[in-house]
Amino acid sequence: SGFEVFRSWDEPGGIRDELYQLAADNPQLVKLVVLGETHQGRELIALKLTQGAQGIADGSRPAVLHSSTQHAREWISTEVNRRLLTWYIDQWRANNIEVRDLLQNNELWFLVVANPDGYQYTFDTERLWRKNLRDNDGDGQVTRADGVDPNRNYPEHFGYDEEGSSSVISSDTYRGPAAGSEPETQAMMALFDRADFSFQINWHSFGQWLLYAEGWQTGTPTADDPIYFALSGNRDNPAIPDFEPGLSSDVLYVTNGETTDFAHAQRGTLAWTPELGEGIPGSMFVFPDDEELVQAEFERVLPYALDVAKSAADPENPVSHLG
Ligand code: 0X9
Ligand code: ZN
Repeated sequence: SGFEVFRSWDEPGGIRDELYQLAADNPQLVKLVVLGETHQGRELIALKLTQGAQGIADGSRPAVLHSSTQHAREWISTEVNRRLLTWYIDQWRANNIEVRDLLQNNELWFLVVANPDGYQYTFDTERLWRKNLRDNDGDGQVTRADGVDPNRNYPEHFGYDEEGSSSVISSDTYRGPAAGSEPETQAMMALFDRADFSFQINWHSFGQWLLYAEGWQTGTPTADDPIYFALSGNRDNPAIPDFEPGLSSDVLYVTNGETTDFAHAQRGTLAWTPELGEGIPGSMFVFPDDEELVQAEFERVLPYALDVAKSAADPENPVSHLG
């Protein structure tokens, strides 16, 4: 792909190939599931990590879902989630006692590229593309009129207002023709049918926020807030250093038809949208192609991600490295 760190979906040795390789190399730990196919025919692939992955039914252990790359251009979310996946596999192989214990008692699911069509398009054609590649106007080519925002298409307050999503096909927050119309949405929902997730971490960029659901309107406290608070930390002591924790709609803006709102409202899954950093101020969605900066971003979120995994079995008593 011409990049030092980032890799596309399609290229030989790209993310798709790597997911298959990780599953083939670690049959005791990893199970690969093809959840569906995109508009352009790419596979929507999830990996389940748990001890004895092949022989034990999906959803039989406490589960966490790690999703990323709903938005095509947010490459740092792909890379941080991919590093988290390979970190768990490497630590398991190295007999890290803590990780062995976690993976014997929990299922960690990874949907690293939730929008592979859009992701590939950012390598091939337009670096700042956000949406999927639905052919909205049916002209047989991808233009600015096309694409659905994968994070506005869920059947939870779908199209509730015009502020939180758009009915205009060329808008970057176009919600799509109907709730759940998109293959990417259907794939994620199919994942929620496989396991009863305690938590979801839906990695995005950018802004250094640790946002939690529900964000379809401002000021929506829930009975789950104590758990959100314990695992997110606060402004003075956030679970991810230099990230501001808070309700997504209060800290950022309202959305509707959003993934984490669906997770929380319909599946009882406590769900975050961490908005990762820029690497260098001003990079915005174009995180620098720099190994040290990417690895630092991964290491910054790791303690938070571990807290979430360790809390999956008993969410009412969350485990936090913040003490
Ligand atoms: O707009 C989004 O989908 C997310 N931000 S991004 O810049 N990555 O596109 C934020 C979703 C968080 N939810 C709410 N703010 N309600
Ligand atoms: Zn995003």
